[in-house]
Amino acid sequence: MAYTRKDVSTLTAAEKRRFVSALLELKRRGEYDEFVRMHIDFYVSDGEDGLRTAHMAPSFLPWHRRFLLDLEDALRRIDPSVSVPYWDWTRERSAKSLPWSKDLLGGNGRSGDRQVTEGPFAHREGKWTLREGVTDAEYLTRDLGRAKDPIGLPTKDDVEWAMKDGTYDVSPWNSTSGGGFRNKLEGWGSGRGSVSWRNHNRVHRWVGGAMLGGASVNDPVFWLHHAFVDLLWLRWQQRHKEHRYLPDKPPAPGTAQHGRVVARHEKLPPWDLTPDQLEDTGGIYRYG
Ligand code: CU1
Ligand code: CU1
Repeated sequence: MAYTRKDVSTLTAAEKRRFVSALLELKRRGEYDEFVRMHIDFYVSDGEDGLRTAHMAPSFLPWHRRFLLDLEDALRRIDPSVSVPYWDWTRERSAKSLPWSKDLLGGNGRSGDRQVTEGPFAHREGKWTLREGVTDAEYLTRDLGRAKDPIGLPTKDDVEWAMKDGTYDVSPWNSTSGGGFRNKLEGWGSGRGSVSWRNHNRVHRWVGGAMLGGASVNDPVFWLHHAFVDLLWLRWQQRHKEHRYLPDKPPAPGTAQHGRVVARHEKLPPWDLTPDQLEDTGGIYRYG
């Protein structure tokens, strides 16, 4: 039986408590930081050599789909009733709305050092010390909406702009791909400043603090954000039924993206799975 991932705004008090408890237990065991580490290790950008799997690549969506499932599996070993809720940032749009409540993820960082001081993930509670990808602060930081240089969350129109593109991805299959659903959703735009941060990327910017960069998994909102991104991919699949993951074949030897991206039937590291196998996960979970 498939389990359900719920809209965060519909969680009961008990569901919030159990989700938070499972995260804190995973952290206590040291397993949570392995997820942070893995995300850092797979943060390869266009400018670097080698295979890109998680970002700036067609496999951005299946990579995060499987990454979320790994986290969810770990949480469900602790508490089988738990699933990762999704944060629909086209609806819940303020620093006062969910998921930023004291009984869930806590709120904004305070001015000055941007430290999150309320809720279960506040450093003073003693259960959420950052250990991976930390430069100076070992406490969780946020700058919701970016106080000094305000930025808005993506809108329904921004999402629709990506959703209506029936092509999954286009060459050169990276952050400069001008069309294709994947990059319009991942959100590497052209130009400078905040206009260039779209959809998924823009949400990382809007949250700020720990959500910027490779160690963004340090903020548990990462999972709620990526559950919604995953739901958007599913909606896109349902809307464009005849359209599949691309590229369907590896870029030819001698071309710039040869060996840099994962084609539909190639293994997607670090898993023994292909994007093709990750296109349908409806037997594992549903969205409610
Ligand atoms: Cu990521
Ligand atoms: Cu992300």
